[in-house]
Amino acid sequence: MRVALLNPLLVQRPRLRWTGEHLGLESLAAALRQEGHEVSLLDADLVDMRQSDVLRSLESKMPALLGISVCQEGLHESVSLARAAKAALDDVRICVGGHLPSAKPQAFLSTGHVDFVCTGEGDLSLPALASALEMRQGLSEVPGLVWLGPDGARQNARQQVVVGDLPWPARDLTGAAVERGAAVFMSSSRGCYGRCSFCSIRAFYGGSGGRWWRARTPIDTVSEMADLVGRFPGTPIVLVDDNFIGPPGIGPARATAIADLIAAECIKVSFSISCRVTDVEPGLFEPMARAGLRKVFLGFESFEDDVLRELCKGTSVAANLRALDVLRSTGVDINPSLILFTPWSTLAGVRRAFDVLECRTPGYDPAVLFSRLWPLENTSVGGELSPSGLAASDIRDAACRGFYAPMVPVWDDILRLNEALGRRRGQTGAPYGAFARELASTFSGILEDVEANGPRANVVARGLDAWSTFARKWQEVCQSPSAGTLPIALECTTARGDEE
Ligand code: B12
Ligand code: SF4
Repeated sequence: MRVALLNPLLVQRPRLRWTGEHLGLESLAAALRQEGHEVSLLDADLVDMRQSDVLRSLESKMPALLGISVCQEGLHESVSLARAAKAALDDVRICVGGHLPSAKPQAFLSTGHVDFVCTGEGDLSLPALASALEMRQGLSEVPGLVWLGPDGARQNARQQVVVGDLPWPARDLTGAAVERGAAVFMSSSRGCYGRCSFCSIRAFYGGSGGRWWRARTPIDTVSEMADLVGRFPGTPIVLVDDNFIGPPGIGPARATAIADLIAAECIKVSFSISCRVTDVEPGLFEPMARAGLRKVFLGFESFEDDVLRELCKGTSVAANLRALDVLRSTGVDINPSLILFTPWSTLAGVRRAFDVLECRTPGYDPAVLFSRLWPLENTSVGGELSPSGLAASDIRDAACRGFYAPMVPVWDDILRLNEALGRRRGQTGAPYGAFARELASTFSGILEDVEANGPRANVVARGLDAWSTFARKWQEVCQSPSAGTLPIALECTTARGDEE
């Protein structure tokens, strides 16, 4: 069958965009081709292609099945493209997939422009769907498929993908991504053994049953790395795995074997990974650094134990600091992930996080200065909100507007989130409202500037200043005569400038 796979253009914010090849579409293309289907890939986001050009390109390809990958920022464009493609292409069937459709399949079907939603990993489902449509067979054997049958919505059970059995991704998009300065993306495992309350990975990969973390063998992983180094020499590789290291025992053993193989094969590779702070051990990271590990994306999230507990992170401030030390001693750079603004954050905690960023993770991405808890579908934080009358999707729509500059348009949503979470936890009133409101007024100027001009080096300094100003203002509020009526669960620290 002739299949076109599309990644729509995301919300336009060119100065702030950081992207790369769409490995999901490349993986689907490889799986479809293995089953004999004819596949074309169109990454409108990568090549900055508007809807009219996308439609022209699709018309020239005449697909019988159009697969659209939908992510948060691409939601509206995806649905709009599905509608336009239905009108422009005769008899095309449209299937959407990815994290968001997997969490809310019915919402996509109810748009009237989407025929099928593929929930979970599409590597088995999409080829099965294409074959079933081509052979005019029933759809009950297509894993994870959701569609509207004559008697209403039908949903098939998912089937777990054995990642080691998958073909390597078709590298149709890698050249274009590398030309635009991106790294090469590669995946060596899927899922994570963590249980963080804000993360949807467990629901997404665990929805098919079986292991939470599934990995390719060291030999298969290193063979693909070597292939990529040969085809795109000098380009770093980003391992997009949610958790490259994996669970204690089998995970570190696999990572060590990968490092040893890279060294034994003398592969000149520079790569980055993501993992949990509790995975960072000197005995593991030293050989990995020698093998070419240059950067680790680490989910610190907070430098407050209470917040880490609320987020079910399964780590501690001590573990965060230890991971920092280990990575510094091995010379591996850190790309820190923080969730600075949560309903449980205190100014002291925010301040501590900033101190750590400044002193110990030079060159960090200014985006973390504006990070906040985001109630995704299919997470316990998101789930916690729904019964309180505030659906995660109410917030998500606004919250997905931006990567770097999300705060300006979403303050009201943050207030609602905090108030709803407070209520759910039995706190009366709006325990975090004043905190958030104060934060909003302090930050709005700087964030508008980021929105207008993009992040610059001095944004970091201004972010720090803004937090200091906020700390000072908040302290005044806390000390005011009416403070008894205010939520003073928050610690007040002296502002950075006060110390000098
Ligand atoms: C690389 C990456 C990015 C890149 C995207 C580059 C690109 N063009 O793909 C960049 C840096 C731009 C990015 C940005 C963001 N990302 Co991001 N990103 C990732 C990451 C690390 C890897 C993606 C990947 O390649 N996966 C491997 C491939 C094989 O899997 P896949 O893409 O999911 O595709 C499979 C399935 O989803 C499905 N599928 C996907 N599309 C389709 C389409 C059809 C038709 C079918 C049938 C199936 C199907 O089948 C594929 C094969 O199994 C993932 C984490 C992860 N490990 O997946 C996070 C992840 C996708 N990102 C996430 C988030 C939150 C973001 C941001 C919002 C971050 C932020 N705070 O601003 C932004 C904005 C995202 C957006 N555009 O809306 C979340 C999404 C959570 C959710 N529930 O939606 C993830 C899961 C990380 C996480 N742990 O929470 N991201
Ligand atoms: S460690 Fe990372 S990938 Fe794993 S559950 Fe927590 S946030 Fe998600």
